[in-house]
Amino acid sequence: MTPPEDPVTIDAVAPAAEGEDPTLVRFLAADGTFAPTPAAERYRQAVDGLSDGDLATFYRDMTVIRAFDVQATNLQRQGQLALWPPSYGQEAAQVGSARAARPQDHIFPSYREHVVTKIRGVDPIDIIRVMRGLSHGGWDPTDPKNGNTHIYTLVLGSQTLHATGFGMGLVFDGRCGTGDPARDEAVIVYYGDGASSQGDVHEAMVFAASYRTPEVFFLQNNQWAISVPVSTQSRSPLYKRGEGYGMPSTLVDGNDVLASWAVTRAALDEARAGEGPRAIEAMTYRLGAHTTSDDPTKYRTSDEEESWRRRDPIARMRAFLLARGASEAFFADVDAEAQALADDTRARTNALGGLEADTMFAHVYSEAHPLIAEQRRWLAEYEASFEGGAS
Ligand SMILES: Cc1ncc(C[n+]2csc(CCOP(=O)(O)OP(=O)(O)O)c2C)c(N)n1
Ligand SMILES: [Mg+2]
Repeated sequence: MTPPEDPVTIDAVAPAAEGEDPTLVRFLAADGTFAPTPAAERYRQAVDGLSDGDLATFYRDMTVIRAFDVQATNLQRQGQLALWPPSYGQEAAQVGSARAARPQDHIFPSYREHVVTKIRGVDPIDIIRVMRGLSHGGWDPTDPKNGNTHIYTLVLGSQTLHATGFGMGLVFDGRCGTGDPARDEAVIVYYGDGASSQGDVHEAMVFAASYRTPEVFFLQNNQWAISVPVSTQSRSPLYKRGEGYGMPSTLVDGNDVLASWAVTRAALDEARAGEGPRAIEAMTYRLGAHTTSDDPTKYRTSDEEESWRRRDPIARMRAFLLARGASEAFFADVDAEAQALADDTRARTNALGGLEADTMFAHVYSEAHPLIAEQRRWLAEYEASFEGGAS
């Protein structure tokens, strides 16, 4: 896609302190100091109610998944995976929102929400199996151990339709808005700034608003849709699109895990209570490549990357915890857990084995097809040509 001659620059793309949207919710400044914005006051009580254990869990979640993400990226580089979409830099948006959901809620991820799925109980090796080409889904969303987590989708925005349809089902079945917070259910769907331009997302929002689905549209604005900057895609901040459909919409600093948690917690509570769908735009940054097939140095500057590195979500939370008196032993323990997950991921990936190439033909059509049969035959002959010592 060629950017227009004169793309409009949106303040929200790279929020500087002075040009910042006044509705932005943030508790932790980039250096980890507790400095709530005016818009954060509404959530202040909830954040004050977080225990030391909750805060430690947020930090642990973020740190452990980063180690997993780096290991998976390395495994792809070493030929063990076909592809890897890194979540590096987006940990606070994901951990805050996932920890805000209740066990009975339903999660519809895109393809980068590694820590969201882990928090819900999905075994990270199930994502590895997808990215190694061994699995056409990854996990069973109906298996109780997976915490109502639906499978990844690579078809941009399609999961918003699935989520809205699911939310409509919850409305029809009377599974939300009964007034019992322990039983009422909600849906949270994750999508990106690029996906927000997809027709599916807009259709999902129309139906969600019309049927008052118990749903939270959680947009991670990581500033890029592969090589297309968000400024090319939208002339106005993305959270305002939700408002256009009649949904209360909130802009949050997605690199602040406390803000992400508080905003999502409130939105899910309202949705569950029958007040209709909500939209959240979490302002964050993809510090890694789009996927391991992408080279971001071709389209963005190191200055830009550096400016977001200074807003790293994990460093921010670490500084906050240190100032609250967290011990070195705590950080060492988290680091050890992160290393253990990385090691375990490598060991289990190496033990996965390969895929019989022949299986790729099994999922193209539901019935036999002559073209597929022909290609299957060709592959068998080709592979046979290597047998018996051919070089
Ligand atoms: C319907 C559809 N169109 C195009 C693509 C190709 N594609 C894959 S990822 C991507 C960019 C997505 O950007 P964004 O929604 O911001 O999510 P991010 O990758 O930044 O998390 C595109 C265009 C696709 N997978 N599906
Ligand atoms: Mg994006």
